[in-house]
Amino acid sequence: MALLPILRFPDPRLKKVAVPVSRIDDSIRKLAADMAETMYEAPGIGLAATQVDVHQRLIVIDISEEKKELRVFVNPELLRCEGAVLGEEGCLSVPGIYDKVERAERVKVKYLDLAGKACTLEAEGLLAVCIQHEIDHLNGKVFVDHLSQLKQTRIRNKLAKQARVTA
Ligand code: K1U
Ligand code: ZN
Repeated sequence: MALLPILRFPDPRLKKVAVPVSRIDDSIRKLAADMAETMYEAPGIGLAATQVDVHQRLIVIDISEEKKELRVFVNPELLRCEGAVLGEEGCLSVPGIYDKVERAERVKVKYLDLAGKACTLEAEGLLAVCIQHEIDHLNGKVFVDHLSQLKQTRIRNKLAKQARVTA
């Protein structure tokens, strides 16, 4: 397995729309394993392929405390979104920034697993929020895109300052 570099906002590659995975083969299974390792090491509770500069529709999520409940979603699609919830989000591509985003409270998602089996999952709470956050990445959207222009400008300035300090 390998740790993959994570793109940082406002890298323009985070805006690319990912294409569906056409064949689930060993290269996709290796990518999922590398993404999981990268997510656990960060640490985070989710990661989309877009964030590691691979523009295919693949996400990994593990919201468990023990980090033993890895979920891999190939070609995830939201079938149903219900309710609304305002919750604090972070993003491994926007380090150190947290803000409130409105999301659906419950979702139903269809996807393929790593064996190519068609699956559906009904999720609520943090898992539902994380699924929406990761599917946003596949569509070229970062959570700060949900915030006001003023907040986005402040975040860009803060990250640019951080980058100058660490350069
Ligand atoms: O996609 C990402 O950038 C991962 C992101 C997922 C996410 C977090 C919060 C709400 C929605 C989606 C993260 O994992 S940020 C880090 C984080 O939330 C976390 C890190 C360590 C322990 C627990 C949470
Ligand atoms: Zn993110």
